[in-house]
Amino acid sequence: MSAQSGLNRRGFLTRISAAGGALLLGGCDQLSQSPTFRDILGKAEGATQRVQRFVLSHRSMAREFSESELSKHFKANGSINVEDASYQTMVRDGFANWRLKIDGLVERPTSLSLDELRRLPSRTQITRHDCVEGWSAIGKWKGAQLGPLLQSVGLKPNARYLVFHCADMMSPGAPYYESIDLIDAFHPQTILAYDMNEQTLPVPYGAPLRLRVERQLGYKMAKYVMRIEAVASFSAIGGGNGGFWEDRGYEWYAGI
Ligand SMILES: Nc1nc2c(c(=O)[nH]1)N[C@H]1C(S)=C(S)[C@@H](COP(=O)(O)O)O[C@H]1N2
Ligand SMILES: [Mo]
Repeated sequence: MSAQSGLNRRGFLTRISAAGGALLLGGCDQLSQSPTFRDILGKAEGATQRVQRFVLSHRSMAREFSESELSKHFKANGSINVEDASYQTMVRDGFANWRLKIDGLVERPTSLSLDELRRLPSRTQITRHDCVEGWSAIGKWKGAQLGPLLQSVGLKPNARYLVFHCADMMSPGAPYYESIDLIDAFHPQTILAYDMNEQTLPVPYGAPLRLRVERQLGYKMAKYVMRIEAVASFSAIGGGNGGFWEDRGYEWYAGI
């Protein structure tokens, strides 16, 4: 977390905490009926996150920009290619044989080709990517909205998180992975992006498919996504903290 965003977040949270706390105690009938909301309240995450989640939940959208604000250069960061031979074969074939797996706590485990993903309800958005290292870039993304896709596979009642398994190994035996909760999963700006700046997603940016979860920091935006697994808990995956960088000390909740 950069000092800057940490301070902003803390300042904001201080300002809203009194109101948010009262709202949480007073309860909001409709929200407290919602299974997702009850899960959040039941989780052993910090009160700060619960307040921020409550106040910023559901409808709050990440800022969107105009075409004229697109960054001339968008830094490619972290893995910018995938070494293994099967990925390189898929690159050569234009990912014709690539399929995204969706499994875990879902009613209808499935796999989808890129053509199938492109036929799903999509969203195009121009957003700012903020990396924890302190740089930002504005890009245009098009992809399948995750919410409708999850509705079609059907989440089991005990599903609480989605884990994104990526093709790239950061070090031997440590594949990149990330996880988000169901509020972010069903947020309208959360997409599985296959186009960037009106081109097929290039390899350095996560081809053929990467997550855009616009209210979170860059490291949540898993590139080279191969499989989405719905889970009740991520404690048995990787180092147990919900993501490759989380296992190395980053916060799981990287809201901006
Ligand atoms: N699979 C995978 N996803 C990843 C990473 C990575 O190394 N591997 N790096 C993360 C980080 S720290 C950032 S800032 C963004 C970089 O996305 P970009 O290359 O499109 O800038 O991807 C994120 N997702
Ligand atoms: Mo990052």
